Amino acid sequence: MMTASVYPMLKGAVIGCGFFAQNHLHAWRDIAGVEIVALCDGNAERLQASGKLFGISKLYSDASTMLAQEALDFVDIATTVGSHRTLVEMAANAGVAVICQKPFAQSLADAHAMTACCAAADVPLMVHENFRWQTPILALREALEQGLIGQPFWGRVSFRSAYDVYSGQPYLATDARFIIQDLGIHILDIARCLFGNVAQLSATTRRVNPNIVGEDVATILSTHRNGITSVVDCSYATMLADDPFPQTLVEIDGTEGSLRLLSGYQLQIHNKSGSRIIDCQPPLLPWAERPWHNIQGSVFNIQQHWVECLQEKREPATSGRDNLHTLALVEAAYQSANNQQMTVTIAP
Ligand code: NAD
Ligand code: 89V
Repeated sequence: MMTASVYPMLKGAVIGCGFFAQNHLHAWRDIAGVEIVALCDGNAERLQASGKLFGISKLYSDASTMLAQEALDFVDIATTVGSHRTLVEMAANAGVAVICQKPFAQSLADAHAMTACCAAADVPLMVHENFRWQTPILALREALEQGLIGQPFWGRVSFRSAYDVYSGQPYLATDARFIIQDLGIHILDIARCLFGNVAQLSATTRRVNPNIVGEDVATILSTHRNGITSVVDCSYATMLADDPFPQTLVEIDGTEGSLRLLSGYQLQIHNKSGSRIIDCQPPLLPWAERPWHNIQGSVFNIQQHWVECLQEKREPATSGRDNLHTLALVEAAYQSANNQQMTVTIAP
């Protein structure tokens, strides 16, 4: 027998109806307790197409008009980074809770201002940092929490591919900052989620693809506050026999064993009890398509988490406050790479 939810239906709006917002919209449609009642995009064609596909009739070209006319519990900002500060502060000043896509802000100073604005308005804020919500990353975290390899002391979080990301996201080829700001930000967040906050780091970058503006290869060496050493390495210039895009591969060494997240979503656990492989295939949601299904599943997971947090008045795992730590690593990595790999100390 179905039981009615004790929580009132949450009413949300999505701002930005581009490439990635389609995943947000599919996930919202499948999550109980929430309804997307309005959409906003300055691009009329995209706005109309998303409204039609998802059966949403309240369509706005301007976010301030939408906020004035709709009674919303939250907005989900899925625009590119240049508009984030304006839109986050606009929603906060209207007293509406905010989800904001990554990269949260163009600078750490902006990010601090945005979190302060939401705190002053007393509105919840979550950065849509979804990679740590991927099925295999959740499994890794559980294995660590269960103490299956004792105390971790070293880790590598790696994303190497030659997948053409530029056709879906053309701005990635023209932005001055590319792989650390766009992808490394996810991989650094996974490293934080697995190994804790970072005390210091150093980084190298290079551009291999001559047809793009920013860097497409980055290697970041971090010392975490608890003494764990990690390497985060990302590349969109790595041609492999079996391109694992968009899988993040992970190696963790601990005092009593090791974990290896291998290609094909296979998690190898080795300790004194022996070796075993756990299949961590993400679900193939009805609207998802390979090879993106792992990311699409994580979109569903993080958005469901947001609904639970709003209902239970909890701070989301990737709150604005939390994400300041990830953004600080992005800034530090560029600072190091631009200054002969200098070691950068991260403020607590
Ligand atoms: P996009 O350019 O395809 O879509 C952005 C849309 O926002 C456009 O349709 C644009 O017209 C609209 N827009 C911009 N400013 C606006 C404003 N002020 N008001 C209303 N609409 C506005 O971009 P995208 O590729 O979908 O990326 C969006 C964000 O999602 C980026 O920050 C990107 O980094 C992020 N992203 C995240 C993931 C992930 O896995 N988390 C994957 C891809 C993209
Ligand atoms: O997160 C992103 O914006 C994407 C992708 C997942 C492909 O890295 O660029």
